[in-house]
Amino acid sequence: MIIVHHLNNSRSQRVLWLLEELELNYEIKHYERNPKTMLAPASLREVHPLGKSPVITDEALTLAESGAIIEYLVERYGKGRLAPTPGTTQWLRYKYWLHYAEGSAMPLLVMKLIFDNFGLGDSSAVSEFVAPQIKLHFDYIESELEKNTWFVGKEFTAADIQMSFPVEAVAAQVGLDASRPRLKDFLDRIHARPAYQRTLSRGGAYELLS
Ligand SMILES: N[C@@H](CCC(=O)N[C@@H](CS)C(=O)NCC(=O)O)C(=O)O
Repeated sequence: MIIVHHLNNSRSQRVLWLLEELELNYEIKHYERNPKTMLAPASLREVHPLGKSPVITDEALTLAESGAIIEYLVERYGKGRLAPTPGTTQWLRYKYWLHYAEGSAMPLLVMKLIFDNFGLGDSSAVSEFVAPQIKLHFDYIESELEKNTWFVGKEFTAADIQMSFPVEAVAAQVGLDASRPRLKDFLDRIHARPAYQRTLSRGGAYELLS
């Protein structure tokens, strides 16, 4: 049985959503963030030494990192769903977005969150580096969504699930103004998906913190 170690308001939301899209059986073990520090409880370190969410267990396997978990679930249980055919150009785009979400987009948003939360939101580090980089990246993402319905192409894939977190995070932290119609539309379309709605009723409310 797949068990998702789910921290509230976190990246593990994407794993629950993927499992709902694939209509797989799974269990959720809930963990609550410390309301002051926002850190995960120490009990999550009993599952994986870093104590970060998401982590899944599947029989003897324990796997962390949302991108690795998504690839594992799609390859092991997807039966060809939610991913392009391996070896194709579309598949390379799929891999690209799966890595880009946590490798390039999220570090900038985490930097902003940390600077803001430590009262350094007005620092030159933010105005001269973090904010312009966030603009550069989300201008790019906006332009990519002008070319395609979904991140990879015409079909919804697990890369859209992986990319949903940076898009939700930028909406919460920076806001989506009139220059971001495609990002807004992307969020509206994913929120309307029945599997996304089922994730909310099973996993609990989901609110990214700004
Ligand atoms: N790159 C990792 C990031 C994991 C991560 O930082 N998760 C956050 C939740 S969104 C977390 O566990 N925070 C609580 C903590 O650090 O104690 C992934 O994609 O899985």
